[in-house]
Amino acid sequence: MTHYVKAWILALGLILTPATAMAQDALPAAPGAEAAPAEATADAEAPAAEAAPASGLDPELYTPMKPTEGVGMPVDGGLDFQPQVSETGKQAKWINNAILLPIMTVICLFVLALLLIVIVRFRRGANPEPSKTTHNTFIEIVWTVIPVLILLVIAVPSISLLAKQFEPAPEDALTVKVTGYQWYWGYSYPDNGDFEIISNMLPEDEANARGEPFQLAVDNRMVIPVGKPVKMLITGADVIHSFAIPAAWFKLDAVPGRINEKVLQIDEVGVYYGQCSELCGARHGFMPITVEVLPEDKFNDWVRANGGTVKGEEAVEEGEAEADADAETAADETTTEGAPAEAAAAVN
Ligand SMILES: [Cu+2]
Repeated sequence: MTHYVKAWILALGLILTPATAMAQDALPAAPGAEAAPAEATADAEAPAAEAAPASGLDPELYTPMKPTEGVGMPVDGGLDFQPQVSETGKQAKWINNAILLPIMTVICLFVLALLLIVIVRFRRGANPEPSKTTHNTFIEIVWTVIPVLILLVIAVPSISLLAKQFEPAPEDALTVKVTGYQWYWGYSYPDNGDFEIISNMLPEDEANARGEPFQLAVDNRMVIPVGKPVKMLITGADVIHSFAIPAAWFKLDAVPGRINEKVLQIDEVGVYYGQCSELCGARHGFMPITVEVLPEDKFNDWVRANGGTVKGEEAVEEGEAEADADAETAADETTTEGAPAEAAAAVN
């Protein structure tokens, strides 16, 4: 009897599934409307500034770079990984294409061949008296040792790649703090005056106008210098998100209450797209990531355009300030109490 009840409940559930799916579909509209005011005002301003790329930054210092078709973005009918622009990405893609895929192909064909032989040669019609063999030491050693060797061949490059991906950043690495919000990204630059970039998805018409892929393009990009290790500190403000750039073989969860760290180094100038890769709510699919990689001087210009300070220049000023503080302490012994505080302020 309970069987019938369960069956009916299950059937009812299945019938209602499309309805719940519809309800989920309807959801994005509501939070979208909530988030819209900021976007809408941006839209309203955009047409006026259409001739110049609407980055909102001083065009003398920074204009958003055009992406290269097929680079840093998915392509229609694509089967392989995206072209890799980081060292770890190149190694990872090589492991996949030169080691894993051939091994998998050979193993699959070998097992298929064994199955076919068994099906044909040892079927009941062709082999009415089945063998009673239960042990064969030689074969057992072979089918243990060969898989162990295969796993070793895979493990060596794989573990070295894993270790390389999580090597700590060098002392002088640029730090970028990435925060996942429901449903957009924030990038702050603590080494450059701690300004924060808020990055929202571009509406379709604007993405098209800028020649960028819709649902991957954003209004304000994360910008980093080319060929330099960037210490990425990644966290979530509300729920778990995940920061991912497929072309750089980079993905790390953004978890509220903790900071995950990983080095991002991209060796080619360009624009690379990614998406939030952890289901984070109704507009999870609408919080793309755009990373623009620039030569260092252009990157510095971008920092200035955002009102930030350039790392090297700041250090020079700091050095001067410290020297001043030292001079003061030397000149006036009575201010020794005040001087350390001043020096500390200068460092800060
Ligand atoms: Cu997310």
